[in-house]
Amino acid sequence: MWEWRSIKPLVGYGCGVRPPLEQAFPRPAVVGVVNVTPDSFFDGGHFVRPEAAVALALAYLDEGAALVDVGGESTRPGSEGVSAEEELGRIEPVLEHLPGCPVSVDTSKAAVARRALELGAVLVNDVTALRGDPDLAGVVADAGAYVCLMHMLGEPRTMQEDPRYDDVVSEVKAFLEERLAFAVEVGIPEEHVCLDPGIGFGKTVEHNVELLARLGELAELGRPLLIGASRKRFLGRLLGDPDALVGPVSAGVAVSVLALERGASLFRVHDVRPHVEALTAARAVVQAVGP
Ligand code: HH2
Repeated sequence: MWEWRSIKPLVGYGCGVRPPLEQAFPRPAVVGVVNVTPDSFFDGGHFVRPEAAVALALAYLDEGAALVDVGGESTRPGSEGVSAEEELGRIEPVLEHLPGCPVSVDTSKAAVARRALELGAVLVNDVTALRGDPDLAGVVADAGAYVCLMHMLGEPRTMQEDPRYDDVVSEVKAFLEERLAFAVEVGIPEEHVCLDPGIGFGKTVEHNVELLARLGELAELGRPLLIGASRKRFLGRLLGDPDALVGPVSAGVAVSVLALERGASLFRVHDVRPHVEALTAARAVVQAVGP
């Protein structure tokens, strides 16, 4: 559960070539969400004060998170986005107080990522999969950082307005394959990349469920998969509330466990302890029947 302590020297900024992502963060790796925002869909406003965000990050690591994902911009459906200055102003004081901790930065902006990597972040979590800022790929490549490439249909402001696919799984798979090839082409080693189907990003409840059910097809891309289903509204809607804006922790844990069985490696969550406990037990069962 505490593997991150032993790999810490390998993943620190400027420490030379990093090992493959799957070695640095063996599955299942729980990624704790730290939203330093006033408006995130689940915890907006709770961790805007740097002290509160730092305390949350340290608590997550204590509970067994392999990584904490610090973000200063909400990507909830309907959100407008913030400037790089504002985003950096939110997360910089947090990152400054997490030296030596395994941190990822949830940003699509090169300037924000550059500073976060200087402050010790090891992974850039980009919900635009390197399409949002033309300079971001170079920043990741130059720093030798890890990157998460996520699928999103459209942009946060409009993405939930009637999303349509012919076959959501094959379209998301083709997108991730193309984005992975792009990343490699611009100098990011393939083994530094993880992929994410982007649960809730331009998807109906049915799209999310189908992606999770057929996750094995995305695992065929050969890179670790990150799943961010935690607390999302589709979980509440699956439970029968058509107006739910969030889902319960138990439903998120269930989805994570099934995703682990279908090949997911990293789990971006707001409730670290229950996920660590459930995924540790689930891993034991999965491993008992072979790799
Ligand atoms: N989901 C959110 C934000 N970033 N990154 C990845 N890779 N995958 C996800 O599913 C994902 C993500 C949305 O969750 P949250 O950060 O809690 O909310 P908000 O965007 O409103 O801050």
